[in-house]
Amino acid sequence: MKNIPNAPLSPTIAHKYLSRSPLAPIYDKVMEGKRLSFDDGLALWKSDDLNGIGALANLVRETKNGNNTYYVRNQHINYTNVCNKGCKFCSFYAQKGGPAPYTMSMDDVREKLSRTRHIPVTEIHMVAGIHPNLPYSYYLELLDTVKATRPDAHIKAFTMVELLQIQKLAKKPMTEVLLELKAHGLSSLPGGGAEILTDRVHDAIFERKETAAQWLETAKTAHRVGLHTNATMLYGHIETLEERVIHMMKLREAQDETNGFLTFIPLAFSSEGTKLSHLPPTTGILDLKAVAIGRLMLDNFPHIKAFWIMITPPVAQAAQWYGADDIDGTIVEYEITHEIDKQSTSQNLTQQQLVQMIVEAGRDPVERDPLYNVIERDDSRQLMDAPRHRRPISLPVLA
Ligand code: V47
Repeated sequence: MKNIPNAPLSPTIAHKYLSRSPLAPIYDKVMEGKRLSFDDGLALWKSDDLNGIGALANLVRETKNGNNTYYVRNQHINYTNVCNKGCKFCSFYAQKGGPAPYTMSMDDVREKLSRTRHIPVTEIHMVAGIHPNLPYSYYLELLDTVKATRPDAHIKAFTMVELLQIQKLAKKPMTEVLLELKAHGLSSLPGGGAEILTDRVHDAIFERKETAAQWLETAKTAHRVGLHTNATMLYGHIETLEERVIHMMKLREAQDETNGFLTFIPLAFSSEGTKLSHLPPTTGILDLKAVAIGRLMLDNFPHIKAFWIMITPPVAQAAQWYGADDIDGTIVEYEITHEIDKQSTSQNLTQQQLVQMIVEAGRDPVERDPLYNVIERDDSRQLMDAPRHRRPISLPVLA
């Protein structure tokens, strides 16, 4: 897989503003297609100039992905909430006073999938807790069941921590396990479990889970057997600005080696129901900065996703002008966080609603599969033909 650096950017309305702002040295680097350093990353996090950072990220976004905003029709399956990791940031796993334990049988999986029989779902996104007592055969059967029930859908499943558990059960080298999972229908891996890739944060809030080094090594092994993965960053808890930059630089280094990451997804921490419930929710400003700085630092990542269910649809819409070129999907039943319930918004958006959101943001909606192959359907074309209201953000221009 080949690495494509940022191409030099043509001057835009942003030029005048950025070239005369404190962000000018970073702007010059971006214009010359030069890689940003740790210090640049830190300067971006410390800057209060959200629109300047956004304009900079938008230059890169439009160079890489033009006016496209990608979305996918997907369904999430969280097959168990039993977990032995006890991460302090998580409200999903079964615990006293929290969610009751469940583990889905194959009939449950079939039943859940059959609820969306009438929708052309392209992606089944399947992740869960680390159940200590499930056998290796459960995971293979799970893939077989999804494949048999929705043969056309792409299965994106198992975070790196689940993979390490599956390998432990299989008692085989990771490469062999991945090839076996692939033979049973696994097509790519989601980006979860990365959290913040430093030992300090690991030891403080997810000490029983894999280390940063293990997460990165497992992702690179998946890439080497031809499986693409995503990468997330959980922000807005105990991490420092420096640790956010380190996280991004570790991902960038890994991508230089394998070029197997497709999308970077900043995940806004939601503290409700977790052991960190004293922490406030993230703000729209922080959410947009995470997207924009991700776009600027991760010059070798093709895509940046604004995950609407965690940052809310309006912020995900704005994020399309702050570096994001993807908004995720229709997401039937998302259980990892309950943030969206608080916003009294449903846990799924119809394709029409997603397309309308993207069009209203002034971008061109493009339905994709999980590997970013464009999907052309008659109903998508009709939605695309709907009237558009372009409302690009206006940048402050110095006199
Ligand atoms: O790894 C857990 C995060 C992740 C909380 O690859 C929390 O396309 C916020 O990885 N507040 C799982 N976040 C979800 C995930 C994901 C989501 C969307 C798209 C993709 C993709 C991947 O959710 C976990 C963890 O980092 N998480 N608890 C919480 N309280």
